[in-house]
Amino acid sequence: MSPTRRAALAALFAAPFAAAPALAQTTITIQHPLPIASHYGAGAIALKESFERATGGRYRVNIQRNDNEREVVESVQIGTVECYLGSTGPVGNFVPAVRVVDVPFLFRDYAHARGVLDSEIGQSLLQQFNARGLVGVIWMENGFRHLTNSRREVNTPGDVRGLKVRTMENQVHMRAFSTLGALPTPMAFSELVPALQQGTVDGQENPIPVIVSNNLNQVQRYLTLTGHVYSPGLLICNPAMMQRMSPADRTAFMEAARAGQQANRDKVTADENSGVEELRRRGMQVVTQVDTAAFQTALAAAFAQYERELDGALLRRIRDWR
Ligand code: EAX
Repeated sequence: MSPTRRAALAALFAAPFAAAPALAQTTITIQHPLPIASHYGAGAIALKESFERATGGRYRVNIQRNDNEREVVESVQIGTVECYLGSTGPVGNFVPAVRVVDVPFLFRDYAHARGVLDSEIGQSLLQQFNARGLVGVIWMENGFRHLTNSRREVNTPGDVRGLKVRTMENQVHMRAFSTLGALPTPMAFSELVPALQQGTVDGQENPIPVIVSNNLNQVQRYLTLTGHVYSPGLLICNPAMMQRMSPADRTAFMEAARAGQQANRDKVTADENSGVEELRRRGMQVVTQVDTAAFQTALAAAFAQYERELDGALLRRIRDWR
């Protein structure tokens, strides 16, 4: 096509469009720390599809990766990013009440964790975000965390002694690892792979879906299925953004968040079913038989401290939840 013809065609088509009123579209950016093929990516995509469909294109959801979770929560508080989808890792530093759900060996299994978080216990924890300039929208999931390292096979709590272990920026987790005699080193997820490569730390702990989606098998040889703590995920959004939505849009957003939660949990379940075999195939040495009671006994001093410093009555309610 000649340049003059192209210009004439462009003019022909531009005119009616330029005359039409611009469609007002609001963009909501959700930042999450993992690859798009992960359980967080699955949750974010399901939310996006549901909300964009329900609002007929008035809203666009922009999914971005940012593997510094603390930074994202800060951005949501300030309002430069609308929403956070990530773990509770650094969240207790913003909303201290959330620390109860970071306690090791608190949840027996996935059904227990999901049940408590969806119950009024989880709801009232989400309500506490309001006082901190955040909206706790819904619980998501990261998964039960397991220990990996590059030094030795870990079979007993004693094997953890002296290991330099990267933890999240989470006081509850750090307390547990120091009680086991490890040297907990808190850092953002963004710093984890370089720290493992350079030997700044010997090990780390994360759920199977995270280990698989980030190829941590490339930098870690030994995996022990300690399942030492359930790692909740959640969706946190900026309050002003939520207030600007019409009540109908907010209802649609909550429905989309529930669709996101379902997709996120389904992906965790799928990764749990295939992940350990996959990591073995990639060359990891996996210890599956773990004396959980021995780890719990070794953590006695930490548990005593949690009872004192966190909401002891709430910890008992969660433990006794059926
Ligand atoms: O939320 O930092 C972590 O180890 C988290 O488990 C990860 O970023 C997923």
